[in-house]
Amino acid sequence: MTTVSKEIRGEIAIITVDNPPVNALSHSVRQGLSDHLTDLATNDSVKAIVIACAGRTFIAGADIREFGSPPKAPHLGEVVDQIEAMAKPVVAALHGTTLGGGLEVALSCHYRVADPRAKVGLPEVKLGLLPGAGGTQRLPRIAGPANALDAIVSGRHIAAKEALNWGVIDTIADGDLLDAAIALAEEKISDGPRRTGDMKIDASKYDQAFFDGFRKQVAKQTRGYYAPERCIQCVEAAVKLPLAEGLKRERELFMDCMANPQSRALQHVFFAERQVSRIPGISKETPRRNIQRVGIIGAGTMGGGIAMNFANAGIPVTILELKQDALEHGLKVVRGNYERSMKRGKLTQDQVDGRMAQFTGTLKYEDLGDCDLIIEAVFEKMSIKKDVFAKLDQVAKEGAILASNTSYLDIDEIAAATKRPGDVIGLHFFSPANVMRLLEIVRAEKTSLDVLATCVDLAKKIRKVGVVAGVCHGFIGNRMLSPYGREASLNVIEGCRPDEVDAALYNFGMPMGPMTMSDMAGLDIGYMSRKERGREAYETRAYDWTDRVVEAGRKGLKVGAGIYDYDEGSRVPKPSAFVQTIIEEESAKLGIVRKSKSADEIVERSMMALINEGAKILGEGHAYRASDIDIVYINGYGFPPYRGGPMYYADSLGLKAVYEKICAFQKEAPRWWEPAPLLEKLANEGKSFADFDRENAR
Ligand code: 3H9
Repeated sequence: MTTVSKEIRGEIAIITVDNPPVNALSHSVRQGLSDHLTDLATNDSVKAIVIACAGRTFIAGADIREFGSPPKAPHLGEVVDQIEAMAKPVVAALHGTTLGGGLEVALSCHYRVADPRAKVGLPEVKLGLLPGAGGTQRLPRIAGPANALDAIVSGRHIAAKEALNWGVIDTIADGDLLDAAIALAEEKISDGPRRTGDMKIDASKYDQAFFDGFRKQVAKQTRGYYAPERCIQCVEAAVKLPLAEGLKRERELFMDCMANPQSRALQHVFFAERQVSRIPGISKETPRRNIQRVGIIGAGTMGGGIAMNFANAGIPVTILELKQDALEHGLKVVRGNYERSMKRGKLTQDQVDGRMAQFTGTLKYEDLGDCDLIIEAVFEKMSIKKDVFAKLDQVAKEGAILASNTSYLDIDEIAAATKRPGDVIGLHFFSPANVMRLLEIVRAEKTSLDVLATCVDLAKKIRKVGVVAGVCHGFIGNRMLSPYGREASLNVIEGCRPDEVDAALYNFGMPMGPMTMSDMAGLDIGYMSRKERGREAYETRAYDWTDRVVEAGRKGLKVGAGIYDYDEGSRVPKPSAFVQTIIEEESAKLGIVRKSKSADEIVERSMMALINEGAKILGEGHAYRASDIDIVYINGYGFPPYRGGPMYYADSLGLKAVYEKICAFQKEAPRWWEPAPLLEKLANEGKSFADFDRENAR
């Protein structure tokens, strides 16, 4: 298949890249571009060239699937240099998303015209890389070092209008893009090429303090990541060095990033995220239900947050509460959230009003009768959920999807409260539901395939990563959280201070440690659940000390005291002497000789617990793939993406080593550390979770 074609219209040659789905710069594209340019360089009847793309987008970057294989000439850097060196003007016609290597191609063209909806960006940092074909040298020259740093270190997509202000785009097409590109090419024949690489930066304005200031500004969001610092060093090189030397420095740092394990991990995450919506038995032909109105039961924090997702996607919502003041309060909170976004410049007043106009409040179940999907977000108790579903069974129209936002409860049992279990599904949102990207889609035993397919599509529509899970206690995420929390608590009772446990996991890359997280979530929630389940159901050694903390009235951040102390109005945890005394008393009661542990030991225990539970979930078929579990943990629990998720992390340690470690832990606590059968099997066969995913590819 020819991926790059050429057409000549009068004095203008049009080179078109056609490499679906996103016109990535595979070897054939690089070769095609280079061959046509070589031809056109000596074709005297052609006076200017347009580079355009077929399909949904201009080039969206290097072909990520080629990373890891031996590079094949012509390399992208060579193609880009060839474009820039052309003696006749080259115009890029941008539509869709011009990203990474695609923008590097565009920046090496002499002029750029874009469709008004086009976006550009250098998102390499999200793959643990930096723009490696001149992007870090050319963008600062054309857009200025400050804009370049912003774009390269964040990797964000930049709208055509902003790119125009930066000088990255010369003009926005008013009408047909190709016609505009040809017109610009004709106009520039007399001017000749204008090379980005020749542009000068006034280095005096960008001293060490400028770059150090930027480093400080991004320190929080780049914590633990390898590539951002290298991106900054490249822009420093662009300011200080001539183009050729800057490109050399960029190449070295690009190779440096490529060799770092973070880049492999982040590429895994990229593909894993695209894999989650592939569901066995579901294809394009599977029927879907039409969701035009959504009902939400409960206008509390969760219900309101869930409702916002649909309103944001333009889907009207009917929100039900039992009492008028609770309903009014819930809607007020939603409006407050939107208004905060407006203050931050993310929404206009019209948009806030438009979104609020999607909401209808009600106190009557009957008003949910015209909803195509109804999600309950009521108190987490089986008897209450069953009651709600029995009522829904009476009022919901035929064909409506009935969903529970339960975090732990058995959806099969909930579904049995209705006469239409095929319509029942779990939609587990994470708090705050309007912000967190993860949605666990819980497939119950009788959930019909079209209901599942509809919810998988809907997740995308409301901009969530929807991962399908099976019914088990806590589904994927919360089921794994349970042993993770247990080991953190055991580390405390065995000799660590809570802040030592937190520091170890924070430094591993988690957004916060498990003790801080428990205080934030409220210690009383776990306490009540333990009391309900009875002592047999959990590891009492781990929790007797936390139970005492709760019984002392310290329920967590919401009351200003939990595992930690908090100064009035502050969210900053401070070690508590009172709690430390409780911990030491409980250790003594259990006859434990307290011993300190290294950060590595603390992390190891927590990670092994996550991995073993993940392997059980996978082996029992409650997740389709190990990589789905990674996506759950990254998007729902803040697992550092640069470690690829817990299952990828296990592969990086080697499953044999992981299995042996878990067996060693089992000797100390047989009941809690039984190795997952799948882990044992893969370890014995010398395989990885990635092998499992490949062999079970669906
Ligand atoms: C780079 O350029 C390095 C250079 O600086 C230096 C080199 C020396 N390659 O996301 P979607 C596939 S690094 C291969 O579902 P959307 C994707 O896997 C690169 N495949 O669609 C999926 O396949 P499948 C810098 C790619 O409309 C299909 O295309 N560029 C690539 O929601 C559709 O993708 C980036 O990081 C690729 N580069 O979003 C851009 N990109 O159907 C990465 C996509 O089999 N890409 N695929 O699952 C994106 O951000 C989004 O895909 C995009 C479209 C916004 C383009």
